[in-house]
Amino acid sequence: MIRSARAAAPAIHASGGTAANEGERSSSRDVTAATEARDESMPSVKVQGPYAGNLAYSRLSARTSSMTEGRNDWTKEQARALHDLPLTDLLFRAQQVHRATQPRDAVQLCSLLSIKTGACQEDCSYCPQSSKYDTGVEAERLMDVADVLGKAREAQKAGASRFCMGAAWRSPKKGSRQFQQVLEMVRGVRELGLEACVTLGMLDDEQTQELKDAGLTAYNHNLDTSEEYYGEIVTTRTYKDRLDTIARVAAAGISVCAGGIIGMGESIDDRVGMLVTLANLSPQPESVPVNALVAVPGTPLGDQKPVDSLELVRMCATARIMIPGARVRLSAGRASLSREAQLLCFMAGANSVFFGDKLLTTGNPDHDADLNLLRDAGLSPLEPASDAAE
Ligand code: SAM
Ligand code: DTB
Ligand code: SF4
Repeated sequence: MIRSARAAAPAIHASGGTAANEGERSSSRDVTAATEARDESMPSVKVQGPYAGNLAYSRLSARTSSMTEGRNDWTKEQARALHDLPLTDLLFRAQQVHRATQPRDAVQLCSLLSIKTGACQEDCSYCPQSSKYDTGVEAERLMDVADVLGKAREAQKAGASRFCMGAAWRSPKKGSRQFQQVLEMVRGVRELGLEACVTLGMLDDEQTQELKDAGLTAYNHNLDTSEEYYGEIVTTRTYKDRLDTIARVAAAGISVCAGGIIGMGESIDDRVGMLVTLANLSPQPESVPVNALVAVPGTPLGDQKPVDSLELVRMCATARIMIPGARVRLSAGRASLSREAQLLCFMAGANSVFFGDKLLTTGNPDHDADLNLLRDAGLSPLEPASDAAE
């Protein structure tokens, strides 16, 4: 794992002051002051919690970070005003929040593995794994536990701190052997000392509790877009179904990973509406994946034109400000971003990526490309949460 060559120069607080040493913490009042919008016409951004400034950054755990809760009363108008700021202003504000709430110069590396691929009954218009579309993705059965743990070991060796496993399911079958196998995978990944995340579709209470008991760190369940636009993208389930599973996961004490996709023909209001729904969840999500659509031929969205990278930068910055304690994950679509565009996203507050040359079925930058990017930018990988090996 790369170690950051931390500069000896004193760190600058978002409030403009300097910290004499790396262990110093600002009070929560300092953080609030530092991150309040300066412009009277803008919504204020209040960050609570003691996690300001200069901790031993790359070791700050996901759990401690999620204690930095943001506001739960965002309106669409406030969020839109923020999103539409001149980009330099938006970046400046996002940097202030980022420096006050997140480990500095650290990026979480999450490896992703499709443990069960294709033949999904759902009709998500973006997804190459839906059985409704002819995308050339070959259906594969659930992987063996030993093979999955082998991949997790490789990911850990390459520098990942979180291992995410995705299954092309509407929901896991109740009482199935497959679900028991997934629980074994979760236990195995945690025993390696990695954080474990799964995305398996909708869950019931019992399945959620079993995942919690297996030691699951986080559950990924994306809202994907606004409630208003959702019906244009998926018809086989409702927005409420998504929110219900997210609520179950949170109630069981599992960290929620929830975000969405841009570039599906949605309006800016839809993007902002999704962020408002995410920000107003209590607790706010622990991680927020921001995906750019990977337009896969054969899906209804196969002809969508790529989103401009600056739109991704805006989403990352707005998410950072509205959901200050979250890891904002620059997710799908990174393979078509320049290094410079990725760095702008990091400046905007993204501090997590999928690490490894494959997402679920599509491509992603390889390990060397990402490690070189981090090295050249002076960034270092975030270590797993301290309880990941317990
Ligand atoms: N079946 C589960 C579910 O839908 O929650 C888990 C797997 S699903 C592939 C996980 C997420 O991947 C989706 O919610 C969506 O946000 C993202 N995704 C899928 N296809 C994508 C694409 N072509 N481009 C960008 N993101 C995509
Ligand atoms: C998320 O938000 N993005 C990841 C992960 N969570 C599961 C998936 C991206 C999938 C991109 C299309 C594919 O590779 O099939
Ligand atoms: Fe199935 Fe998930 Fe793909 Fe939708 S996004 S088709 S639920 S794998």
